[in-house]
Amino acid sequence: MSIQTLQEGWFKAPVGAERAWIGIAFAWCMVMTVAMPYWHFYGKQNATGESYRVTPIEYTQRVAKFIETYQTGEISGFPIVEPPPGADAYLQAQMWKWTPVLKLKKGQSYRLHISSLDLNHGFSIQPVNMSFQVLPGYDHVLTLTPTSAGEFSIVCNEFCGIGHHLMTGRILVTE
Ligand SMILES: [Cu+2]
Repeated sequence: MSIQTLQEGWFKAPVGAERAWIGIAFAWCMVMTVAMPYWHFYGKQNATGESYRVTPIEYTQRVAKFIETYQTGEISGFPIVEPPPGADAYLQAQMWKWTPVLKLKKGQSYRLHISSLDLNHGFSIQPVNMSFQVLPGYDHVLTLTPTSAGEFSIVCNEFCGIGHHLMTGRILVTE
């Protein structure tokens, strides 16, 4: 029950600019309703939507095994890991670093596993500007095929504490 009873005839249909803005908003809703399913099928940046439950401890073990198997070098204290084309590649997010540095080949596909050991992070590849959520407890698998060579930065785009701005990683793509 409300405090005041509405007076008879309280509703007045919108007119002028208000009516126009409601119309614009409604039209935009209709455009998005069509565009979102369309881009799901025809866009070229779709996530695979493949994910599995995993505990942080299990995930660190898989990452450690991955590093041990394919490590080829080291940069600024981080292992450089070069998985063979088609292989599973692992990336671990935690406050406030990405492990390891991945070295991939242009034009080859990899199954990239991403997960977090502590809290929600955001996996964003720059400068291509792709963005994925990284959640503890879930192993999210992306099919990744680099289309250009070079050095790409990974930045965290979910605020994750005092060191958030320092949380950067690297993916190296060779010809
Ligand atoms: Cu983060």
